[in-house]
Amino acid sequence: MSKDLDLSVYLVTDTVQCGALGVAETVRQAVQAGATLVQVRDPDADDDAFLAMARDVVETVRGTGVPVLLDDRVHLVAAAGADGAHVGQSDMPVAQARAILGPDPILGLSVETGEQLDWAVAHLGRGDIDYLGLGPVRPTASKPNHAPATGLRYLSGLAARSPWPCVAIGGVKAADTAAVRRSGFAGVSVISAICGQPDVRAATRELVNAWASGGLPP
Ligand code: TZP
Repeated sequence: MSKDLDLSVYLVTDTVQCGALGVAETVRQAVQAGATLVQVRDPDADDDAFLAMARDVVETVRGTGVPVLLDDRVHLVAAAGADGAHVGQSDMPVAQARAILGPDPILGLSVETGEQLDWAVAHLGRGDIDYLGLGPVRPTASKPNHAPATGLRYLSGLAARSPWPCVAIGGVKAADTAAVRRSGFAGVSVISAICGQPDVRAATRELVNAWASGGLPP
């Protein structure tokens, strides 16, 4: 089932990088500037703090049509009023996450290698997940202990074989956006290109504009 997702400028939040501006205000400004999807992510927060932050974000984007996903915490999606979740390879298995969520909420999966993609293609139904996050493109300080970075060329090969739309994640900057789009991705997924930027709206707009003109010669 297609959920008509716009994955083009996909913001993942980071509580530390959002700094004094805060997560909800960062999201508000980014969504105003054209971010199309938001994932609330904070592996260090306890469930109570995470839920409060997620509710805040959901409230902030209400009425914009921009979906809010929770990183990993599938069990909090309903309580937060969120639109779905994103799971990694070492998080809850997709089948279990989909069983908890039901058919309608959005569910994304991180894939880092061709083997992981092969497994997903062989074992998951088309509607079990809605998109893949492929990465890391580059090493990034935003996720300590991330899988080895494999670069855009390798990851675009995975995107070409994926039955699901794919976003590129990991060290992606506005200057990469056109190349990411030309490589067959449905979007860029970023933390530090938006969170903690001196002007969150301007940083987001740069990504939005780069995506809009991406794929075409300047
Ligand atoms: N998953 C793979 S890399 C990454 C996540 C959550 C961090 C992306 O952050 P940044 O700052 O855009 O490199």
